[in-house]
Amino acid sequence: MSDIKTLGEFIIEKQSDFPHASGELSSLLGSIKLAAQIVNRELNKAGLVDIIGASGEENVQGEEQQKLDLYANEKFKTALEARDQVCGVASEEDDEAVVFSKELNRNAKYVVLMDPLDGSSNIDVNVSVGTIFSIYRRVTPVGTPATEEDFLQAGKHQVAAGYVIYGSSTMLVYTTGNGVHSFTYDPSLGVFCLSHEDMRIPEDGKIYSINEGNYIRFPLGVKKYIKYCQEYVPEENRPYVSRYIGSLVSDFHRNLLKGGIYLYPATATHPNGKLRLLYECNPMAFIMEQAGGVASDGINRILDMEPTELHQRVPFFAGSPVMVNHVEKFIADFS
Ligand code: AHM
Ligand code: MG
Repeated sequence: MSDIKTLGEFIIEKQSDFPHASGELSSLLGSIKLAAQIVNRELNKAGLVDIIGASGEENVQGEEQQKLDLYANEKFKTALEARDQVCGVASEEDDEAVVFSKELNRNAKYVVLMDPLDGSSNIDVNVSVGTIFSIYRRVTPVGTPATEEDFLQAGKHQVAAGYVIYGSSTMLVYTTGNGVHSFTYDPSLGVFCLSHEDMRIPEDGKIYSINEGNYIRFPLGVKKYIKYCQEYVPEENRPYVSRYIGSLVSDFHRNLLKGGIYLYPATATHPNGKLRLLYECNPMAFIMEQAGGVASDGINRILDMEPTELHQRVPFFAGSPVMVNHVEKFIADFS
């Protein structure tokens, strides 16, 4: 029992690792934790909603799933606004960034960008989904309303990022630039308990995760890399293992633990890739680099990219350094 360390205790313990620590970031992470607990509780009931829908009520199932997206969006925004540490939130679910108007919020120094429920098309089949978040210090003066400039920052300026995975167990994984730490939710106690401190991704791996249904329209370098993964070369541990859940947080989390690569290249339907730079790629890239991995758009480091619009999409390759460097070489050689 004495060995259990909660997320709250851990954040306080690590607060001094964070430059200019003042407790505000800890409080902000606390509000994310609280919203995650509320969303987790609701998600656990999603199956019950499906049963009601199937028993005769029209369209309830589809509407309920959409409601869960919006529900998560609202819960996270409310929690973030309530603790006064955030001056605005940009969400994958909202067209525009939401700028908080209360004076205490205007005086806050952080903005949050988030995908409140990533992979939500998986809820109705009981597959894991996640929340992804990214935290920046604002660039406009404290005391004024946040502007788009505060949200359109390169990923390398993130002060913290993380995700919550609502899976066979619920976990919160985060970094403040001093390693990656993960916490498993104990629903009986209602707390997140430290389960992996300073996570490191293996240098190399043998799992590749990609939606191969889009193969025909992948760039040539990506096609060649996929064929490389599939070749029979036992002394090099090939063929690799193909694993794709279709839920970024789950695919990413597995590869982080076991070693592997996640790929979402340009496709016919998504010429710039499907994933969003600000809500998905930047936070995942920050975590990946902090765990010793690499995240790239196939050519450039994700965290160096200068965003031009809130909902911008980019190709995304993230995982074990040997594997990501390898796919980048294929892309360079066959462009
Ligand atoms: P979403 O933000 O609309 O949920 O879309 C993002 C999801 C990711 O979780 C997942 O990796 C990807 O879309 C799967 O896309 P696809 O079904 O094209 O393979
Ligand atoms: Mg998403």
